[in-house]
Amino acid sequence: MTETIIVDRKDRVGLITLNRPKALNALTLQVMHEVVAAAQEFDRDPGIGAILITGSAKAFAAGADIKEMQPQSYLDVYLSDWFAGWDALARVRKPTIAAVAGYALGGGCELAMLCDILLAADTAKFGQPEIKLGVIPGIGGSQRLTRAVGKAKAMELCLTGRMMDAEEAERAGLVSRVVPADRLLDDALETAATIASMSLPTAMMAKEAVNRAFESSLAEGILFERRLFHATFATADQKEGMAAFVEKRAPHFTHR
Ligand code: CO8
Repeated sequence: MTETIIVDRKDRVGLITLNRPKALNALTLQVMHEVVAAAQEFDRDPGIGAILITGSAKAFAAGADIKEMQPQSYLDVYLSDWFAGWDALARVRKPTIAAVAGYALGGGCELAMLCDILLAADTAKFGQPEIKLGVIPGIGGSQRLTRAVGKAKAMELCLTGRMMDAEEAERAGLVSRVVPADRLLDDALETAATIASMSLPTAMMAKEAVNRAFESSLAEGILFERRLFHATFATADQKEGMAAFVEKRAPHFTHR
């Protein structure tokens, strides 16, 4: 039983909805534990092919919970490795999508960036305003935002705390697509369902290959990609996908 999130499934899509409306979905440790546990359970579930994380119309998440952090000492956060638990979300092997409407600030922006694809409603606002509280991003924001939008914009956002709207976020490369707010969930579910309809092992390999681009030299990454490409030939789904093309029919993937 979860208290801070709603967990649902739509066919092969696992849906996690942040649900602390009174606090604009601020991320407490409990939220972290519940989101990570739900995502890991979907990751283990052979009936799930993609995981979608979303919030409310007003806020995806307005950051780490400031009221929970306020009384913590240096030793409290250091010894408990405060927020390190979020790293487990980046280790989920199935494709993850963040569908963002409203505020995605601080830890909220970082949670969205932990996902593989970021879809935004035209109401979305992104920012790393930690500096206004006398802290800096702590769930990877300074690293992932910089890789997504480049140094100049990441520096400006982290140093001034200003928000960027959905259009700017798309231009800057943070967001894959902006959709009208009333279409966000449907579009995100459709995207997730499309991914979940592909061969699961192949989708996982595609995710691994793209992620490798952030962790290796170009030559290493290309070799990694080629070896995974070769590995797809060991799957039944590669045989089925190519046969279906040649036979001019839709493929029927068995995720094997
Ligand atoms: N934490 C806790 N409560 C919050 C948060 C938050 N991040 N954001 C909003 N709330 C609460 C408000 O306190 C308010 O509660 P109450 O009704 O009890 O007063 C309720 O949500 C509604 O918020 P507002 O009344 O402020 O709503 P507005 O529409 O006026 O404003 C804003 C919306 C602009 C989003 C505003 O709420 C705001 O600025 N929020 C804080 C944004 C922020 O600074 N986020 C960054 C947090 S720090 C962070 O994420 C660091 C991560 C790394 C930490 C690593 C540690 C090791």
